[in-house]
Amino acid sequence: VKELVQHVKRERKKGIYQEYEEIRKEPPSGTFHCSKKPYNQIKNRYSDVLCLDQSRVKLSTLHDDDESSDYINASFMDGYKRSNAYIATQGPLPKTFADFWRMVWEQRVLIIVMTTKKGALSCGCRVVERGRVKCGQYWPLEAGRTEDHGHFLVRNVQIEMFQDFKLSHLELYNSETGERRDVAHYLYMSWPDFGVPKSASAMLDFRAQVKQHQEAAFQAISSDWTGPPGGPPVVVHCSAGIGRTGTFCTLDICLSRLEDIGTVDVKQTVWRMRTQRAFSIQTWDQYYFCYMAVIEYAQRRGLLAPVEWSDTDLETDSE
Ligand code: PTR
Ligand code: PTR
Repeated sequence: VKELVQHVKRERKKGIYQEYEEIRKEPPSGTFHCSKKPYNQIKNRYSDVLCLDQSRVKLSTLHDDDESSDYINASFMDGYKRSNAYIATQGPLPKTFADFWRMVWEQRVLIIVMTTKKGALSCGCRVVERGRVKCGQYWPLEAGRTEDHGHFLVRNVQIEMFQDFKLSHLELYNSETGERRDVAHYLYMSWPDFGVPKSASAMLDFRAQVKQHQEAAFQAISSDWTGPPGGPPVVVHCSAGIGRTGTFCTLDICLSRLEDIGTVDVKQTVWRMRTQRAFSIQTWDQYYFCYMAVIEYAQRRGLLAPVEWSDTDLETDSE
């Protein structure tokens, strides 16, 4: 990690920005045929945020002759030493709510992480940011409520409020099989304003909570789990499923590696992530934030002596 600090000090914001530009210039590493099929286009929230064919999550087809029914705008992404640790997806659209819950069921998802912006208000039926609908209200907002999504009944059993996030304990009932499963829904409400490099601690605490919950929930089902080691993927989404989602997952991967072998490679992590979920990490602020959050984490864990930042270390050279 010491080298990471040196790297950030040497490059300054400008150099890190260029590093991100280099990554961004790279053309997508695959095709988007399925996302572009006319009958699938209506399932994409943004016409320019598509899924790579190689890593998209396929839903089981309900009818052999209906090839449109296996598509959802969602991509598998590897974690640290774990394949398919995450599913990165867009904020569900009303017409894809049932598909979303089908995916959660089929992939045996235990945890859903939703990242909204600070100040985003949830009003009744949609999550609104800056006056625009960014995500459908696909889960029951109030405890005790049950909603119907295709073959699934989704019930909000209980809500716990924390300072920066809200945890809803959901129960998913599959009306075709009569089975029930618990799914935790984490709504992160303090996505930092990236203008100034301030503390990332809320985000770091949130990540620790999610990680711990995933491990405990997996422990509970591990005896009948036949998938890859590490358990089912964590679903992560924001609005498009690339900016904030990519940032959260990049951080999670970098910190896991740091905990394991003491080194971090932000650039490589983002590079690799983009081969699975194209366009991951949308702004250079998000990219820079990953560096600063890793450094903050390392200091907290005593892996790094407190770093002194001078104004020039942190200044943004005017373009
Ligand atoms: N075309 C969209 C737009 O710029 O409005 C794409 C987009 C939207 C991309 C949101 C990223 C977005 O952010 P996030 O992935 O964090 O929801
Ligand atoms: N046209 C985009 C929109 O407002 O939807 C522009 C945009 C893209 C704005 C990404 C914000 C974005 O990311 P975030 O929501 O994380 O700030």
